Amino acid sequence: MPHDINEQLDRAAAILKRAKKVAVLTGAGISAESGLATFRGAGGLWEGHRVEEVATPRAFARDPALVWRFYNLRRVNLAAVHPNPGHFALVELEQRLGDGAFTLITQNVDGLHHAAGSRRVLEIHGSIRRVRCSGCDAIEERGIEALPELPRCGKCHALLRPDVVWFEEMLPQDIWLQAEEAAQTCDCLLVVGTSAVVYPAAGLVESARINGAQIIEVNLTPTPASRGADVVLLGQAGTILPDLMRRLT
Ligand code: BJW
Repeated sequence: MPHDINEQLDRAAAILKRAKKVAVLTGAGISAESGLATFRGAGGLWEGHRVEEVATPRAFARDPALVWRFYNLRRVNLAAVHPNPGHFALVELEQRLGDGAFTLITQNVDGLHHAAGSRRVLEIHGSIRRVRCSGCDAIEERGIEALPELPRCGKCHALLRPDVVWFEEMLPQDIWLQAEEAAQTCDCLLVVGTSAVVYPAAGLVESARINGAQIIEVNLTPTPASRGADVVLLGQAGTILPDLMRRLT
């Protein structure tokens, strides 16, 4: 089927205009135009690393210094990174809909939605700007300050770890329950810049769909989420999302 982007954008705008409650699910693709690497594919973050080496609890137990080098580099890089027009378009969408009608569920740990000004943000995979004690579970906001290679908890002296969700770990339950609720009760789920292969996040798309939501996807390429989507907008989030917002006025 030919992909007439203007026609698809109009269809997506019509869906969004009708929706009383909107949820958004974002992934690494929305931050790509801010200069952050995505995870999968050529040039992705996992390239040069095996996932099991840096993003599992076992990896941290085996070689915490390697894991911290990987995360410290990403933390330091954030100093030069700013939200892009895709992030700002979602701030505009939240402002249009108002409190109680908008939830932004993000798999990203970069904090760029908050930096852009989004308010109702659920960070289901945690935040690279926080650390968590592997001993006493205390969580601390550390921004993007440089941390020692093996940072330790000021209270119990156990190793600190990034407060992110690694493979085989449970998502933070309170945040996850809110994300599920938002997906199950929205009229429209906007899925932006995610390969939709990592669960349980990817399952939110199906969950929204079977509860009657219309699905709009924005991505450079089709994903497993495209099959059940009502509209697939192929292109850069930083261009597509502002264009979509202009069509809502
Ligand atoms: C653009 C763009 C532009 C680019 N504009 N678009 C077998 C089957 C099913 C499930 C499992 C299974 N085996 C294991 C599991 C469970 C596992 C899982 O899902 N694995 C699959 C990969 C197979 N999940 C888990 O383990 C989760 N926990 C869990 O299930 O607990 C229960 C359990 C307990 C015990 C044992 C087993 C299960 C936890 C998942 C945690 C994911 N963590 C990470 C790392 C976070 C920290 C960090 O940042 O380092 O989260 S992995 C990584 O992937 C990160 C991301 O949030 C996540 C999703 O990636 P995302 O955002 O989609 O990025 P990409 O790179 O994949 O895609 C980017 C997209 O953008 C692409 O599509 C581009 O085209 C697009 N794009 N530029 C628009 N400008």
